[in-house]
Amino acid sequence: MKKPEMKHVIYIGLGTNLGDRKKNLASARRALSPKVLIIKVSPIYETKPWGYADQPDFLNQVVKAKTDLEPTDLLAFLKQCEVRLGRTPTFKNGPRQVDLDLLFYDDLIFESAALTIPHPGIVKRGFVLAPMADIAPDFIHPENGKSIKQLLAEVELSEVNKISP
Ligand code: PH2
Ligand code: MG
Ligand code: MG
Repeated sequence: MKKPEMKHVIYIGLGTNLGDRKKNLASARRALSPKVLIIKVSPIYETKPWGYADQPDFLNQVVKAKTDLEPTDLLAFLKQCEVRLGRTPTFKNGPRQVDLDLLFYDDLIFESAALTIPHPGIVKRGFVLAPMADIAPDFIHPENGKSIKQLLAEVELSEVNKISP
């Protein structure tokens, strides 16, 4: 019998600015499987650090995926992947080997002490909106009713450059 489809559609933002950044993105995508099955991969963008300037440039990418994990379990799984991929603690907005941020989970709006969905940074960050607009321009942000394409038009993009198709 065919395996049933996974239940939830999610978007994850990938970021890295230490070590071999392209390799880190590839390792991160591999580490997600099989609990998180990627169905679309955005181009890679090279982006100036946001929030704390004195650190190397980032590579950023967004993936669309399916999962059966509930939000809290998914967050724990993403944190576990980050550690497995060599992330060590730094500081808020500081440099990192791999950052895996849960951006959207279906059209869920959820808040707990540990987790906010949608990710609160999305609307301000070109380095998330640009890659996401390449794979899901018409996705509607459940809190403000705007499409990713619309949100992208509202942010500064001078330091967000596509480097791969
Ligand atoms: N992540 C941050 C802080 N600043 N800047 C860029 N360009 N890309 C990121 O992924 C990023 C950042 C915190 O997670
Ligand atoms: Mg982040
Ligand atoms: Mg993070």
